[in-house]
Amino acid sequence: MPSTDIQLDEKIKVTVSEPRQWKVILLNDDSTPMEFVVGLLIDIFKHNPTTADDVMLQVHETGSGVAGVYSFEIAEAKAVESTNLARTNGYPLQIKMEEE
Ligand code: TYC
Repeated sequence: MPSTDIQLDEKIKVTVSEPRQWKVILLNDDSTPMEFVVGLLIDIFKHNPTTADDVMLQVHETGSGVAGVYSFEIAEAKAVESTNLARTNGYPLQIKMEEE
């Protein structure tokens, strides 16, 4: 059985980058109740009551705050779910997404 030696002289360049991430940002308004925002941060963004309170107050006092950071699809789904819940309850809560 003849044997063949093959010489491989290849350079393989692998570039690994971090997965892209998006912030879901809550915006302040005058009429969405504080308790509703805290509940939404707990139910949809999985905050505990303390961090939910902190984020809600940050939004209330500065105008905006980050509810969470996710891949695009997850961030979009949470933003849509939050907006739908707010509209269903008659609140004008505004949400935006920003790449990190
Ligand atoms: N500013 C609202 C109020 O005083 C509370 C609020 C907090 C509204 C966060 C929106 O994303 C928001 N009832």
